[in-house]
Amino acid sequence: MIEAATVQLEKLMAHHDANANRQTLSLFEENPDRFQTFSAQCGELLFDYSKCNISPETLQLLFELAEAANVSEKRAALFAGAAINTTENRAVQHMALRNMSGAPVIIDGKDVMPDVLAVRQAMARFAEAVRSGDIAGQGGKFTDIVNIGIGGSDLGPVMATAALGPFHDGPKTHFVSNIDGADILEVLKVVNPATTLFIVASKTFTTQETMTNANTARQWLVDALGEEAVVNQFAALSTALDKTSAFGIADDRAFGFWDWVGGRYSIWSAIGLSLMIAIGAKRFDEFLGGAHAVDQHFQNTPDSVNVPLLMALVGIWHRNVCGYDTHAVLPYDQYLHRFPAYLQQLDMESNGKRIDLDGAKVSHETGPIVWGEPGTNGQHAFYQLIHQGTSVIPADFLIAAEAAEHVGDHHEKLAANAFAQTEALMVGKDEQQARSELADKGLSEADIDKLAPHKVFPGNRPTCTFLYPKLTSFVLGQLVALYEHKVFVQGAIWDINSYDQWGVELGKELAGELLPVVKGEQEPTGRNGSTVGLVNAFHAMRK
Ligand code: G6Q
Repeated sequence: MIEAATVQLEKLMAHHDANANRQTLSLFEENPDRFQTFSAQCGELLFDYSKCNISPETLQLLFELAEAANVSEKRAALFAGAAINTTENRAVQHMALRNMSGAPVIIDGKDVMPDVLAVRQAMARFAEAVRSGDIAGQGGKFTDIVNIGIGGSDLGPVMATAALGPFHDGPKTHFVSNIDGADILEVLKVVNPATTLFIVASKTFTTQETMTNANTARQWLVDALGEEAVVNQFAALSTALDKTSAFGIADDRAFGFWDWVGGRYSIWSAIGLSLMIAIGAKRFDEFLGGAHAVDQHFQNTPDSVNVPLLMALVGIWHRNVCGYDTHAVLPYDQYLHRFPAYLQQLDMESNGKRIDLDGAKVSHETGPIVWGEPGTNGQHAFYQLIHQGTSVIPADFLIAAEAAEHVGDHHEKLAANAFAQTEALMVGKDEQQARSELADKGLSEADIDKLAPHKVFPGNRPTCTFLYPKLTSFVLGQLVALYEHKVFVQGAIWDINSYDQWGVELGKELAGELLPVVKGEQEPTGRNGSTVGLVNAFHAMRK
């Protein structure tokens, strides 16, 4: 963190210490308009952070932190296509992929929009032809699409296809990612080779998991239909178009993107093809449109109502000032059941860093542990800890005003649960109330003494709520882009590179070294005792 920002963070810490006993509920008593003041809109989407323990003074200090950390200048550099991914010397311009404004986007002196639009149009032509049956397999119209990819080439399409389930009118989609053969095996059991399209999604086209799964799928298809099926029933999404053609994929079925699109930011690119086939090109455009609206909001909206900026600052307050380690994402929207997993990669791979832009070790915490599950399921599992555990867990609640699909009064019950949880977490229940409730039930004084401590809820536990009209393609695009820009702002304040991921390399290297050892082709010599012991036990158990 740069010096000026560190000074500002210290001011925030002093402010926190001076208000250590502040109750969020009392902030509502001080300001009857708190909900209006501590919420903001991005289009129709409402972001409410009034249930966080943030006063006007706290907020002012947080805005000053953003200013001290040069967030506006860094945002301008991001959108200008500067090479802000400094360890890989790359621009970060996934926003160009959803640029619906007609304005040019310059990277390295070149307008990238003609290429972006050409790929998007080619994808749309292909997707619509697959949907209509004009492009078909040996057995006729494609009934199933199998996307083979991992990490950024999997989580986005999986999450978004699930999220937009009610609009899914294309072929059935399946996603294979894990190197564990069980993943592809289970899919190959249920699809018909003659009517299945395989999409190999890999930016580099070298990833072990994806290439292993792609080769297994290729062999399975060739065994069933012969070599000629490959050209008809495989497509590829990659920046390495030389490698896709070497695999046998026809050039007009290989959709490209560029090194300025990070893997975990690539759902907007050709990597979105399986989603486009599922929901159609028009809805895919709406998805891009929602994200583009957020890009504009992020650049043009004043700080006080700038949703991604507010999300980031609230997160900084919790992580750096209050010292909370984790951040829960709790969608009260079953269609968003993979959204927490998606955000785990977006946030933790981007901001799970301990070295700053100058190569020095950071002097403060960076990205929190992100986790979550949909409500109401989580209520019957881990919410106990959120309400009464020793850790305070800031949480985002997400809920639509209207269900994507209506079933009786399910949605009203779902919403009541979401609002009830955030209220319970903030308001809590003190000992006096717990005692009087037990007394009303006729318990003896001795039993009340015994039970009351367990019935106390400390309250004052922070939550933010996202309320949106309905989970459409546009709204999903908004939600994803809001979190992307939140991650950007936090990385900017922490002065880290949110766009590289060196931390995933070491394990990959060692897996490469260990493969011949695991296969029994090499002795496990020269390694630590635990690994040697495990490999030997592995071999012994397989005999
Ligand atoms: C994302 C990461 C990583 C990547 C996968 C797949 O930001 O870089 O999750 O997406 O490792 O890589 P390929 O697309 O190159 O196969």
